[in-house]
Amino acid sequence: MGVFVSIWDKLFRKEDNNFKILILGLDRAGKTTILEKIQGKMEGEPVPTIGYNHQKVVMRNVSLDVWDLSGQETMRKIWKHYFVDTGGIIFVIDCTDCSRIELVRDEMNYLLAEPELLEIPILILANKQDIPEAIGVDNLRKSLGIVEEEHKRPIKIQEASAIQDEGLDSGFEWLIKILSNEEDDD
Ligand code: G3D
Ligand code: MG
Repeated sequence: MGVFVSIWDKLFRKEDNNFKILILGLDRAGKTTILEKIQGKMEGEPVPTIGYNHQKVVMRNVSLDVWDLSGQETMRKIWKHYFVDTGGIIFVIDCTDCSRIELVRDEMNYLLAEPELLEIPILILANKQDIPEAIGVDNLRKSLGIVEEEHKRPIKIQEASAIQDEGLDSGFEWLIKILSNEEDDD
């Protein structure tokens, strides 16, 4: 653990209590809605993200430098340019968008295999659970082929409805706990 923590310090922590977080996922998954919800200033409808939104969010004394990157096909190719110094990833999935679930799995696997992101915690938000036809966490887990316990990195699939502000607090608390625990081990 000690070796891991010192690697963590060198690679991912820019300064004490400050972590860079990327919100990734396909377009229309709900990424910008989530960023706006956690900022607590949801006004009107989210506009499609051109490029990125970047905000600092402070939660439980931890400062998160959050980057909401566009999920459109052409923009997904530039995600890698933002990977450096990333402390955590929030991967958002529209659970009603079953026709693109294989594409979601491919993008997820790409992130999991990315050398620059090894060991980084990933919070998967299974979004749009307020819609009746949304697939639940168990089916999503099967579709993605992810077994959290078998991963070397911390990974959690959390049911969420960004629009109803459900599941976000639990998800972010998990992520902050993971980030803070590393700090506690200093
Ligand atoms: P993106 O940033 O990942 O591209 P957005 O996604 O945050 O722009 O959201 C895309 C659409 O999904 C928006 O709808 C938004 O209101 C909706 N949405 C986001 N989260 C949820 C959710 O939890 N439940 C439901 N029902 N809808 C959600 P519009 O139609 O305004 O473009
Ligand atoms: Mg967006």
